[in-house]
Amino acid sequence: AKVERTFIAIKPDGVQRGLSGEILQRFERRGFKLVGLKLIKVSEELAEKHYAEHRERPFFKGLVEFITSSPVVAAVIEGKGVVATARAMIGPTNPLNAPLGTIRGDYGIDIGRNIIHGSDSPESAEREIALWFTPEELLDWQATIAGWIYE
Ligand code: YYY
Ligand code: MG
Repeated sequence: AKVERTFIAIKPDGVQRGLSGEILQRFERRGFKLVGLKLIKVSEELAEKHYAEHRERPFFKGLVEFITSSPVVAAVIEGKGVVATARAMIGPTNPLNAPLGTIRGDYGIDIGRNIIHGSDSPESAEREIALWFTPEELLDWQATIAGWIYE
């Protein structure tokens, strides 16, 4: 089976608070491999496409304003079970409900400042990776430590 990939984005609050390195480190330490990474000022068009499923929700306008307000760290990470595991590491949408040890539970308070996005399914991951990255921006590379992470 093809190795799974997911899309994560450290939102403007996470970047402004200087949490980018620490958050990326959590995924690296878990054993996931970076295959794409960039700092990006999100356009309104990209924000609206990314959050298209929420277009009719009352928080949509504020969400788009927030995500376009300041740079975002966008990344694609790869590994066995990475879509579900990254979501588990990120925690529930509302940081106040997020357990300690999750990213949102360790660093967040308000739902509209929940630090990080992660794709919610393999289908969403595929759509979001194609939306945020060109094929050339995604690198196929061998991590020499793979044998110490996978049996
Ligand atoms: O996937 P996830 O980020 O955990 O939550 P979604 O339900 O997809 O909502 C996307 C995004 O919208 C959420 O991370 C914060 C914001 N939001 C909000 O501001 N207020 C809500 N009541 C629900 C979501
Ligand atoms: Mg979502």
